[in-house]
Amino acid sequence: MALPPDAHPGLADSAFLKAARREPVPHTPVWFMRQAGRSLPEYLKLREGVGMLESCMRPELVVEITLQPVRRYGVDAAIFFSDIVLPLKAVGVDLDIVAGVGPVVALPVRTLADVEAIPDLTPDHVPFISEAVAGLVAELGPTPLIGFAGAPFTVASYLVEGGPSKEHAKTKAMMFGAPDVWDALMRKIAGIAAAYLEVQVAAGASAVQLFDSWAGALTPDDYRTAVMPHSTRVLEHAGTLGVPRIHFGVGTSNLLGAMGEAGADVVGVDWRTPLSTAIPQVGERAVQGNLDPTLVFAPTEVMTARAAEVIEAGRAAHGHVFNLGHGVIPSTDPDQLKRLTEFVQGYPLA
Ligand code: 1CP
Repeated sequence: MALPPDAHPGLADSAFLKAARREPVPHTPVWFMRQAGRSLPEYLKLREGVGMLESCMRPELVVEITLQPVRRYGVDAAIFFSDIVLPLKAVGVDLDIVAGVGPVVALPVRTLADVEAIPDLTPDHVPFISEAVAGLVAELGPTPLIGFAGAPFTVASYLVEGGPSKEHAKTKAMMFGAPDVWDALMRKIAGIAAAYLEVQVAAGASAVQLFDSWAGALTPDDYRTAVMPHSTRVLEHAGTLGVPRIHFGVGTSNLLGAMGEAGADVVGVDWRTPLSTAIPQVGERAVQGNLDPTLVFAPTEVMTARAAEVIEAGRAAHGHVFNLGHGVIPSTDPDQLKRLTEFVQGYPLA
């Protein structure tokens, strides 16, 4: 897996990239999904009066917000501050991220004509992303930057439902009942995700994560037939860019094998599935995860005892990136995440 020739000399040897390549590590690497954002007072201060999508389009804010948790916790990787719907906004889809709700799409996608009206993404749509990534990589030095995109199913869910949903009923109704529209929509989103990841890697991101957060709503058969081929296209394209690919979803205990086969180097596991159960399913791949995000609300010694169990279980993968089993909960005390980071990084190697 190649890094750009001008990359920081320490980057290739970072614990995170070594774990993703399943090479021996100096310590178990750790970062947290949603490590930037509402759990940090310095984030809330910066965001005062600035809309979520606006903040994602202002490189100086993206750089600062992405760096905040790296400075505070000393985590082993940064994740680019953005959102899975940002590339849709960039190509012209009428949507907003509403505080306390999430992404809201003005005109939900229902027909083939709706799909065809969505433009493909080119680098010209997202110059602010390239600028922010390049600025970040310069600041981060040896700390890897993880770029990301939403996977076709999860992004389709917002486009078809028009906003957050629990059952994804309209989305699955399209999948079951209008396979031609579904296929066109999934191809469209896969193309956008692949192009968006390419922009981030071209500007210096040294790994990518494909978030299929809501894939757990699917049976294994439906996942393999109607979703996996499209995620595979995105991950295969990312593979040609020479960076490790992480693939994550929630409630995916019976999809982990397929999510690995789709083209992941690292399979992200949510907290419901013990790593000891997940690792045999993902085969010769690294794993990422998976402390229950609510454990930060327990006494520190309870949290760290559970973290130790996660690390011990992760050894069988010969490539483990420690993380929470889903995003940081906004009311999390940052000091607990600092203690957790130090505990994981200081935990003895086998
Ligand atoms: O650490 C970081 O920098 C986090 C950056 C980040 C990421 C990786 C944000 C900022 N969003 C995401 C990805 C994302 N967005 C996912 C996949 C990850 C996951 O499963 O958590 C999903 C499903 C979304 C969609 C989304 N955007 C939601 C969930 C809605 C639902 O369906 O339940 C929400 C609440 C948002 C808004 C959002 N995105 C990010 C932030 C900080 C926020 C909150 C808005 C704000 O601060 O005003």
